Amino acid sequence: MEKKIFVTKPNLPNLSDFTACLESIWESRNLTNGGPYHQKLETELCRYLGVKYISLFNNGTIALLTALQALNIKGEVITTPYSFVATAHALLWNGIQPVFVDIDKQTLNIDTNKIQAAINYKTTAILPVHCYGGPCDVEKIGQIAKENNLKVIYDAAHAFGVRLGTSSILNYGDLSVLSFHATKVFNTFEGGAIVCNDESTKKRIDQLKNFGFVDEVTVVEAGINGKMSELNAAIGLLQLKTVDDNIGKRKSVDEYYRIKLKNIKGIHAHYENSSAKLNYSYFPIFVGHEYPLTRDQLYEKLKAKNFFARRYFYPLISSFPMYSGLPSANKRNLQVADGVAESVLCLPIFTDLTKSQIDQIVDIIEKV
Ligand code: T4K
Repeated sequence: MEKKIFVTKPNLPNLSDFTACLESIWESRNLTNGGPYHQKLETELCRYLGVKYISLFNNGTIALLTALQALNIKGEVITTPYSFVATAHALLWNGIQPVFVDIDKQTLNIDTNKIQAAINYKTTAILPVHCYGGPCDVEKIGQIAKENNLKVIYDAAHAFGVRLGTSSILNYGDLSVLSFHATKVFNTFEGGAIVCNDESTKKRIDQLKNFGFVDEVTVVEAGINGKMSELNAAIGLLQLKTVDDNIGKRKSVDEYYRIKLKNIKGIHAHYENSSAKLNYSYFPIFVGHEYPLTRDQLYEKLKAKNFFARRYFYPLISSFPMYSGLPSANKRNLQVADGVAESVLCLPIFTDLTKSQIDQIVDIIEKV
């Protein structure tokens, strides 16, 4: 049986380097609650990402929940239906109603021309997603938010290391939320973070992720347990050493796919934002009508040959039962997102995906 190739393959540090960290953790018995690895990873990430403050979390979803709490978001929040379901779930768990706005057909991020019409007196914030790590139109979103007195929290789960010009994409909006899940470009097995711009917000976030404690005996609000353990933080520190190399290799995979797929009728690669430094976290293609198979037939065909592509993000979040009854979930309102979700297929992309494996994948796509 041939080896299975999945949509991604997590990067791992040298086991011996991690064993050395384990030995020091065993020695110190400092397992969690802001230990030395946690502190060091926050400092190193601020430096690497080019951001002012970062609070580590046990995963991106809890970080999203906490970000909404930190800014006291209520009522309605404008967001995209074309994302992983955690984006909208974070709103629902906070008793907030998501309002879905269609996406732009090129960037696949929220269509900024459609945001204004979705704002009403209940709207308190915008929760856009930098889908596949491609930056949202952050200037326009900032302007709309300012004019309407709204907060902006970016779901930047895919956007580790992404830069617009010289600035990190994470510096836009009020807060940005990262995921360090195993499937991400930078992983701590499970993990996440909130990026913010000022010390008092960081303090509030750190309080919220630690049950609302301000000192040993004082709890000032209903916080949660969002803390990252020392094991995860130690992994993160080791991963940081190779993340540039990882992104560079992914870039080569991306380039090779683009060359190989260029002339296949009905197959389109995602556009490349040339003004951004990307992280190549996903390689989505879109299966058009001119292609002889449907997207799902192609997905099955690849699977039969042991290549496990994924339909990120199908179905749309708005079509799940907890959202489908919302007025904004109406398909007529989300035609671009609907079309994209029906045609997308994320092909395998990871550091050591070989040219020969890409050749095999493209061969399966080409020979129909
Ligand atoms: N916002 C956005 C926009 C997100 O994309 C996500 C997460 C979040 C928020 C929430 O962040 P977290 O709370 O997760 O930190 C995966 C991930 O579980 C999820 O983190 C990610 N987005 C989403 C896009 O994808 P699944 O259910 O597709 O993952 P799974 O387990 O099927 O993994 C995909 C493939 O990766 C597997 O077929 C094999 C490979 N794999 C996976 C894991 C977990 C490995 O080789 N090793 C592994 O340990 O959701």
